[in-house]
Amino acid sequence: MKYIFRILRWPLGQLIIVGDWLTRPKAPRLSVERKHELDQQTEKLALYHFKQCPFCVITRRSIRRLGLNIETRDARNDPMWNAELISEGGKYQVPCLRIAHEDGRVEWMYESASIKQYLNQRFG
Ligand SMILES: N[C@@H](CCC(=O)N[C@@H](CS)C(=O)NCC(=O)O)C(=O)O
Repeated sequence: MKYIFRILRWPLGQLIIVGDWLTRPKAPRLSVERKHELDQQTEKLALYHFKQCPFCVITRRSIRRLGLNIETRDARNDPMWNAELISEGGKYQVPCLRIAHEDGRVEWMYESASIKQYLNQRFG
């Protein structure tokens, strides 16, 4: 069973990426001022993700729907982001949103539902 899942993982992942691309939500039209304001706020955020992870797709779609520009860090293929997620975030699970607060505190938010709720509350 484990081997079947491993074999199917890649084509399923590709299907997820293509499906997402074909149905991705429209980014909202924002004024230059609003875009600039949002860019300043989202500079402090970074999303650790895998390209083919369905929970990451959900999170990236929320980001797009809100018209946000959040840096994405591939925690599967980039050893630097992988190591940082585990050592600073505490576990190897994506999606994870790194939030650098004004007071210097860094928060690592796991769980796609929590990230989505946080983004909607803050930027929606
Ligand atoms: N309940 C979590 C599930 C996240 C999850 O299962 N992520 C998988 C990737 S799809 C993961 O991080 N797996 C770690 C691994 O592959 O070792 C959420 O909604 O964010």
